Amino acid sequence: MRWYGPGNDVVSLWDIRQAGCTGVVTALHHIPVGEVWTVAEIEKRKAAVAEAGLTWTVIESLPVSEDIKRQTGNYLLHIDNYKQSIRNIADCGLQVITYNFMPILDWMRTDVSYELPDRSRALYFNKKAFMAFDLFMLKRPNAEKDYSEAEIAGAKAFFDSASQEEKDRIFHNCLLGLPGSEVPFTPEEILSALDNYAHIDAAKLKQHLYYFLSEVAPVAEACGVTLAIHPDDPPYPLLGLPRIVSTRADLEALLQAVPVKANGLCFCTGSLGVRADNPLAEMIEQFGDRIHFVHLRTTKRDAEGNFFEADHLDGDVDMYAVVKALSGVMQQRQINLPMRPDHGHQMLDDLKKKTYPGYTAIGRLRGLAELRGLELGILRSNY
Ligand code: CS2
Ligand code: MN
Repeated sequence: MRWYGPGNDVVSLWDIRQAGCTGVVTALHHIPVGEVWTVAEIEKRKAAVAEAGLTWTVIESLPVSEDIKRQTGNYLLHIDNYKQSIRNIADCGLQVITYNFMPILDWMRTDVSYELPDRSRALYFNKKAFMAFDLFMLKRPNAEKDYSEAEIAGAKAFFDSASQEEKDRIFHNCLLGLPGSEVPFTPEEILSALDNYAHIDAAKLKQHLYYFLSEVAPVAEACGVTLAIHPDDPPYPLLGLPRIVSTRADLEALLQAVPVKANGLCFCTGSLGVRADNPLAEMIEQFGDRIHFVHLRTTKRDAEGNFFEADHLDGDVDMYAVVKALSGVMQQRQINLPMRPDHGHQMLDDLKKKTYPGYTAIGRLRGLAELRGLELGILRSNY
């Protein structure tokens, strides 16, 4: 499971251990993006994890600065720092570095407390609510150019009928900061950050990603650690920002751009699975050698493009086919891929607690337990 670090997470390492985990994925959230992760800081976190009898081999995430994504300001320095962090991480014996290349925002949801029929709560993306945020709350310049007339009318009707409380909640959720941060963006911050991307389209952002990879992947390769890029969530453009890690073709291209093993994937079925045109099991077979980390999660989408995070075995992702394909890859490569249940529902006692959206103890424990059972069943019946 993911752990946000000492003092930051109501879920303790011992909770995580009791859930059946052998390791955690964590990050040094206190180090500003762009700076070097020193050996001393990495060792400190490693020791904290080891004290609970757990291991730390996967970092999630070593964030990539906005300067690197835009190739502005200090990007060359930040790339040098990233390389130094990679070397330090390798020196400390860690193995996988997760990162993403989504401009400004990480994941986006309109509701982080969406009630399901069993009264547990999930993360939800409502397209109309998001368009209403974009068009009528954030009032992004030229936003209307990104939507059809029918979409704008739908969003307007949604906005007009929503209560003030509902609008406030959507506004707050859409401005939520990065995972591991409780500080939401201000609308001014988002608007000015968006302005900085005005001249960066998908082709340009891809160039920037491939340049970054051509610099850092050989360093990772040389010191024996792997890089695992997390796909876009949701896997399509938002707020006029390009998204370039969403489809099978995107993944193919970025792996081919720098063809070393260290340039690999965090295969997140929750993010990729929002698109019906991503054949997940086939993609696992295709990219098998370059998958270094796995997030197992699923969503349920409707015809309008809304989706909520479903129970791990009960969404649009064919989890049986996914785990079967992954077990084939592991068998072939003779390794165990690190895997975590990505998010879980807020349920039972956790309904009374305040956790990072998606990162409750009990919901993730349920997901993990189901996934481990599925994996064991597949392994035992296959081999
Ligand atoms: C995670 C991502 O919470 C989540 O949805 O899967 O935020 C992930 O940690 C980052 O995108 C990886 O850089
Ligand atoms: Mn994920």
